[in-house]
Amino acid sequence: MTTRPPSDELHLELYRKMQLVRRFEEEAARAYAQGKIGGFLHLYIGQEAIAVGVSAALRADDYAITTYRDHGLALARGTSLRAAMAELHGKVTGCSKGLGGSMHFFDVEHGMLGGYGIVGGHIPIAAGTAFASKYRGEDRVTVCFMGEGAVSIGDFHEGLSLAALWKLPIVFICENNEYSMGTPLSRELSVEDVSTKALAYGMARDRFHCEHVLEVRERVAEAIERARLHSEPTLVEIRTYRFRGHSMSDPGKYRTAEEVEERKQRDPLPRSRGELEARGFGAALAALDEAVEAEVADAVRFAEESPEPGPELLEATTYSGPFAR
Ligand SMILES: Cc1ncc(C[n+]2csc(CCOP(=O)(O)OP(=O)(O)O)c2C)c(N)n1
Repeated sequence: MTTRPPSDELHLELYRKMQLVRRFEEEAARAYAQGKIGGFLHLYIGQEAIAVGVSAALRADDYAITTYRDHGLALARGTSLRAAMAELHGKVTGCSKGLGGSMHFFDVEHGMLGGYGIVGGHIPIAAGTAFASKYRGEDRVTVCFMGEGAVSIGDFHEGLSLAALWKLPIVFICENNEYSMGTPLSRELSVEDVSTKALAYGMARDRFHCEHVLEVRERVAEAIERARLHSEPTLVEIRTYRFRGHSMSDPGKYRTAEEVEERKQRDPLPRSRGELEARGFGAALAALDEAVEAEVADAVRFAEESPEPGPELLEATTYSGPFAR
């Protein structure tokens, strides 16, 4: 058996992760439509290359924080499919004990410090975790994801202002998917280049289109290195597109089917698959896809069979300190 070049090994692994996220979410959408998942469900389909590419540039002990569109990041960082699917189903075996649901994945073991429902609200929290790393003399980096809808919010400016002032080891990633719910970028921001917001804070910035998972990894690695080696923050704007509605309840009337179709032609997931196929990995890809299907099916089964949380979790998850049991 010939050994594969490391770059092909990496590409195959990142393809596997993107496929895992996509198939996980497609099954989640199906379960949601069947009424098995309650609350909100915001799908990340189309944006997978960002969470997967960024996670590939992180160290296992780094921190990552994101919005309610959080399934992709959790899975990319290593949260098990079982724990993620069980969380969506509101089961006690979920990564947030079934109490958070889709918008509030949390997995300390894998450095996933949460999905947050309040737009921009997590940005100062991310600055806080970066401050903690610096204060403790650790060389951990925090990566904070947000949508472009967050950049007009006060929390965004407070977080960036402090990160720049205190030279915190953090990378802010703005996943600019061109719409905040149904509002297009042009009706929301006075500038088209979101990364320019970094200039006001004297912060480094980068900006590119998400076209290839390996490029995401490479570009963001530069910002991560700046944070780790020099304790300096960066704002990275990554242009992307979500193929599904804002959430499952969005009929998506604010954009045309042609626009969505056109953007699907630039989907990084089939692009990676096509490239790997052309390099002769057809059989390896088929085996990976099969393993992904099995893992997703196992996660669904596990979630459906798991118990719901009981009242014993009420105090333990509400109080801390002397009141906690
Ligand atoms: C402070 C606040 N205002 C409004 C909302 C309602 N809301 C939820 S998602 C969203 C749009 C955010 O868009 P964006 O930041 O671009 O992220 P995307 O959903 O595109 O990933 C809004 C306005 C909220 N959750 N929090």
